[in-house]
Amino acid sequence: MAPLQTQTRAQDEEEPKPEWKVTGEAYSKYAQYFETMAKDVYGRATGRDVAQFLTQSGLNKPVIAGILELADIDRDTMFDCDEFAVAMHLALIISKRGFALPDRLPLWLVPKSKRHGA
Ligand SMILES: [Ca+2]
Repeated sequence: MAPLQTQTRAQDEEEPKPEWKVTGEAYSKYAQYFETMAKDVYGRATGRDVAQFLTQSGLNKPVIAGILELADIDRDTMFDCDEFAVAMHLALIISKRGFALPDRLPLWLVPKSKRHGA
């Protein structure tokens, strides 16, 4: 495929970072659910509570465990609102849209707050 003229120097430039796709109405809804959950002093929910919440999606336990592993981006076993939104979004697109559980979190699912130098 011939490169477009405007892209001839693309190799010398940074790859554009995809925007976080969990925004707007969807994020507001996830944030509302998150509000209803028990939280620690840092405003984070436990993985156990998030797993409990995700069982409502009808997904089986191994898939939920996989979702939690991906969504707990800083791997502290706790979920802040952004991580919870990622978990909810993954559960939704897997259960409703046939999205396959990925091996690693695609960049469009990584919240801006978690992109440490990524
Ligand atoms: Ca976390």
